Amino acid sequence: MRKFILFGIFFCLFVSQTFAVNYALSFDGYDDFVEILNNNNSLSLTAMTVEAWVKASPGGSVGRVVYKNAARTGNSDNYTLNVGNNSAPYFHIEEAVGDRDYSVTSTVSATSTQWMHIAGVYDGNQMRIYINGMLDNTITIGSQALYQGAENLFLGTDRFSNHGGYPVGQIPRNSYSGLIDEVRIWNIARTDQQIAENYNKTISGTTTGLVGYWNFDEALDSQTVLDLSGNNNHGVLGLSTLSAADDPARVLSDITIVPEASTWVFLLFGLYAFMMQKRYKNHKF
Ligand SMILES: [Ca+2]
Ligand SMILES: [Ca+2]
Ligand SMILES: [Ca+2]
Ligand SMILES: [Ca+2]
Repeated sequence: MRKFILFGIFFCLFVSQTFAVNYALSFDGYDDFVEILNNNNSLSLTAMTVEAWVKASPGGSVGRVVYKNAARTGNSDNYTLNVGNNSAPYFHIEEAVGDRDYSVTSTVSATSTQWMHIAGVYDGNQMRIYINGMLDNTITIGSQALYQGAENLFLGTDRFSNHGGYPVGQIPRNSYSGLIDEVRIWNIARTDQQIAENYNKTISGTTTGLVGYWNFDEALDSQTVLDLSGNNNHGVLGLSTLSAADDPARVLSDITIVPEASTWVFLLFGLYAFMMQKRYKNHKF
């Protein structure tokens, strides 16, 4: 009987890990966005890694995948991850004393037909951009004091800034068009090896340096996105938790992502328990 209960536990784990529904968010490039709480200012960063999977529709302007401003007005950007107007992803940060912008741009373009993983890193000296886990471009800018502040984080928009000369809160021209999944923000510069090894795996929310992690795998009709990092940086679709035109749509995701190593141990153990149960199914425990 004990074996049977044990089998049941691991089989449930096996099933839940294997068949959990994977969703992404789909942004219309017009007014869809997500606002994410900057709880305890944990998303205001001096060094960072910003990652996301994107499937970007071609657009005529910059699409904000991840946008962190220091304050609700102005364009005092801390960091932004973008798909540019030539569909080239770029990572951007902004220095606070002289209001100087720094960007590192990918040599390849995002497309609407294929998922792409983008990671932007600033380590206090270099900015780097990675495509599908591989280093794509680097610039050296030295040590810069970046804009810091309590403003929330946004996905899909910079509408609560004055970029493009738009009044705060109006629909700007920098809305992202396409799909986003598996957004991760770190308060450390992840290494080449760490990015290569983890970009296509799920990751434990307690991994060192992880300050925000959203996989959008909540219920299909959920108005919230949960932060899996333990920092309570949860988000809301659109302006409110009401269902409205500014909500990105939750859609099935087909990104190629596999459970990280520790999860595989659970899965294999579950499979083992399943096979043992089959073998002994005619025996009484
Ligand atoms: Ca500025
Ligand atoms: Ca997902
Ligand atoms: Ca809403
Ligand atoms: Ca819309």
